[in-house]
Amino acid sequence: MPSKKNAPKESQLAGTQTPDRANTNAKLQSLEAFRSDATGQALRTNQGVKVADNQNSLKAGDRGPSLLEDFIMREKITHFDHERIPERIVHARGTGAHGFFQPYAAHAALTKAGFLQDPEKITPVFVRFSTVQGPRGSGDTVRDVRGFAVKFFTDEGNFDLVGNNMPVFFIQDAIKFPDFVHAVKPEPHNEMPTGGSAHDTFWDFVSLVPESAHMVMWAMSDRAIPKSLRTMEGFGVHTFRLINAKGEANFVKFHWKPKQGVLSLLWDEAQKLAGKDADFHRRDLWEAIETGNYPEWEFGVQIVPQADEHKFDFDLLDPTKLIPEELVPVTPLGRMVLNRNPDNFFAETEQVAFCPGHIVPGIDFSNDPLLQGRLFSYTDTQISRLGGPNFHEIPINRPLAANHNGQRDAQHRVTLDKGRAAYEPNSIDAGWPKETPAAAEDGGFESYPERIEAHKVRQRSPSFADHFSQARLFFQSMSPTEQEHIIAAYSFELGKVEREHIRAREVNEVLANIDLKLARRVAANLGLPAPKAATVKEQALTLKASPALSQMNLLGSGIKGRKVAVLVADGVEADLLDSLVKALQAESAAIKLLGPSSAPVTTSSGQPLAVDASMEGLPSVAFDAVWVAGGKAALKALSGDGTAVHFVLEAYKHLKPIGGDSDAQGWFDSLHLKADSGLLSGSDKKAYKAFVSAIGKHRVWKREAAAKAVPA
Ligand code: HDE
Repeated sequence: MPSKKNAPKESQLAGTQTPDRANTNAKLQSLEAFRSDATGQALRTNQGVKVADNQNSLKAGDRGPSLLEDFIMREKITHFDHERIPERIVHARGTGAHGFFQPYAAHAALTKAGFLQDPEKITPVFVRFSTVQGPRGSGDTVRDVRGFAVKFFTDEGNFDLVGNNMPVFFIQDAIKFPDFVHAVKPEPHNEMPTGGSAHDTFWDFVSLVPESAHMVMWAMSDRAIPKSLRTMEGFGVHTFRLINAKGEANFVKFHWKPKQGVLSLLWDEAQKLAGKDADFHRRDLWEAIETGNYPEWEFGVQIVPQADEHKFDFDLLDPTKLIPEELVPVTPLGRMVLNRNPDNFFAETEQVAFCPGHIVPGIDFSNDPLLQGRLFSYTDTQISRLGGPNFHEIPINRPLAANHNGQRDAQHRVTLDKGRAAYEPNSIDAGWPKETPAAAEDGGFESYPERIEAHKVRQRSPSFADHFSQARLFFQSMSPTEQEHIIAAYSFELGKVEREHIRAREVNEVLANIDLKLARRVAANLGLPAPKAATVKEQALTLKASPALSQMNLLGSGIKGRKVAVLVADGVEADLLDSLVKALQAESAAIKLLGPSSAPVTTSSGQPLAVDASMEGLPSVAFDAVWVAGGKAALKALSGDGTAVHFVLEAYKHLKPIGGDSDAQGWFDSLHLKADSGLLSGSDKKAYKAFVSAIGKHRVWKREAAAKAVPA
């Protein structure tokens, strides 16, 4: 982040996606004194002493013992010994990016938050996406919830929206969080499984805690295996408040909607990717930003007037419930674009410290008991993770707004505080720093003065008691394909559970109360007796289905940033290839030329053609679509190459659009690929257009039955 003294001017940040974006980023970074660029610099110690020999330690003779006196070696090794810090207890595996937020209009009627007032105003952001269960080195594509944490560096202080890619959560009260996390983390005796929930302790806990039913349903859906971090929705989960300058408040739920569509992997792809490229998601985000395919999300809110708090068939304070968008549509407020990769993973992505308690005037909490607990947890966790209470001084966490106060000292204090009075009120430093009344212009933070009259109790509100109807709403809102994926996911996960009584409890006491068809199908796959009836009386909901929940309705438009593999071999016809590449580039697709090896291939006219990778190096699971480049000799080579055959068959099995120049059709026929809307050949504009349109539809769902016959 820019240091506050050198806060960037809006003009330096604006204009993203314009050709001079790179210059803008360079300018912004040059303002940040803490970014260290060693280009042209001498190697020195941490004390600034130039180093003459970085190859040999100081010894008593070239064959003698090392000398303790070698302060250069000792400094270097001591620093190295302490390079790792404790990883996050949850959300350890993550990746981050810089970007900006820009409101569409002034939203003064809704909130006084400064960053939402002026469509010209650009607010820098840093976003960290994460998985929840696995350690820092775990795979990216495991079945898990994804963290979606955004730090807005507003002029009024930092606002952290620490959300997930699912709109609900597993538990209703923060006191259950350690239990839930202990259950989902790898089992304590053998530390398995890494990065997954398919094990006994997880299913033991969730089958005993029915409030988890709705969120487990999301976790068993395709949302838990996103295709890319760019193709995920984000949710603030809890109900918050927005407050305007008159002190009027509304309840809100925060949403991020990706311009790239909401797309997922298939389970087979996700599992293969976890081995073939464990960094698949972080690489995808990194490359998209490096190549100028900046991902963009629309930021919006569902607004509920305070007077309507009790008008729903669930409690707004219950984090296991969502507000269906058909009941309260999302009002768009602005857009977020991610356009700059970090310079240093540790300094930025690892050390960034989010906290739901970081809010600014105009935003406030609700009494959601999960949110209330989170307000305590995050600061506490940063103290042990980042080594003390001064984590806000780490460059990535520094607010752009000034932060003078009487807090002093402690480990890792960087600020050199001037002045004698580290207390308030004071007369020694003329009373500075002073409070700002909330009513003043740019006033201080003031909590919404909610009236509370209550007994001090340890109780769950009866309005939190219905655990199954929204899980049912979710299941019944899915397309048949998505429902099949959910059934398969429950069957897979429970199939890994060793204790039969846990499997049976999940089927009979949870799934049967959600949907009997679901319960019976899973029971059959597990070899359990089919449950006869629900055990809990069904609560009728206003809505029978919420189409906004189905990813089939959230495909996005266009193919910007979608990855297309173009298979080439010796004899490829360069002209044909050129027109295909141009057609895809016009749609901003991300194209990679893949050859039998990483060596250049020779075109039909004898010219060398460099490839981006070999088909083995970048397998079909890493792509959205495949094109087979024409040329008789090239096709002959490809059809005789086992890796190429596997590449095409696997893409077919994963329901991806497959196209090729006219010559390729013969090869497709010989592989017994059945004609469908995503299997195309031709070397003209019409064929390219059909290919682009098939990629836009993401997968050829109708192919699922035919694809089953193709070997895995
Ligand atoms: Fe978190 N969570 N959480 N969480 N959470 C952490 O804070 C916690 C919850 C979320 O990229 C920790 O800095 C409690 C819901 C994200 O750095 C910790 C409860 C949601 C991230 C913590 C919850 C989240 C975290 C671990 C129940 C979605 C990663 C490291 C009361 C709305 C942020 C850290 C990043 C991280 C506590 C539940 C999202 C331990 C006690 C609900 C995205 O403080």
